Amino acid sequence: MSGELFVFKIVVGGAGGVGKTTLLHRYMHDVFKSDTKLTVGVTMQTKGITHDGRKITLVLWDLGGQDQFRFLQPSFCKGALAGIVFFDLTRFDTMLQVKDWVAMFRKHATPGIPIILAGTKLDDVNPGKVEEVMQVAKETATQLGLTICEPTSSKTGEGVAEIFKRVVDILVGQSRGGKEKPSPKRRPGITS
Ligand SMILES: Nc1nc2c(ncn2[C@@H]2O[C@H](COP(=O)(O)OP(=O)(O)OP(=O)(O)O)[C@@H](O)[C@H]2O)c(=O)[nH]1
Ligand SMILES: [Mg+2]
Repeated sequence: MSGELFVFKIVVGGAGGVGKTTLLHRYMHDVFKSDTKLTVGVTMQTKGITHDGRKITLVLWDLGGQDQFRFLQPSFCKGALAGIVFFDLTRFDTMLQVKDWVAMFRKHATPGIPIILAGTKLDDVNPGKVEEVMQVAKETATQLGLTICEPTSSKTGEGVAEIFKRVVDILVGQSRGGKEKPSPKRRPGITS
């Protein structure tokens, strides 16, 4: 058991309305909040977790994705150790915005920052469409050097905790000095 305290700042982006705030609420409180309002500017919250006996504080910055808040976003990226970009499985146009979010994170956060890509609203998409959309997402991830995660639903909770497990896994791996690439099979337990 290490006595060291890790603090990981993580920025969460993606087009307006993809479900960032709802997903963070599901992760923090394990409930689906159906009446989320659009995020005005940015919000921040913290969550303490234990990972392999290490105490870790996640500092999660939820960036409002509406165009009118775009000018604010770069200022909140400074010092972030990882980014998560969401797209909405039901709205293909949100995938087209992924590239801009990644560019912004790479420019204004820590250089070489690991970035996770994941789809939202799995409960709301035609099951027949998922594979097709995920194929495009995988190509986008390969082109941009992102780590892709399984689709999520804040309504059912599916895939939500896995996103953060994956981010923490990568960051802990880096803090150990390892250059290891994250492996989908490495899923150390996390308790909150
Ligand atoms: N069915 C379904 N609806 C969802 C899900 N996640 C979010 N929503 C709905 O999508 C809408 C937008 O969700 P938000 O969490 O506010 O989206 P956001 O990405 O934070 O939006 P901005 O703050 O404007 O950037 C809300 O009406 C949510 O209830 C989901 O997993 N399933
Ligand atoms: Mg929001």
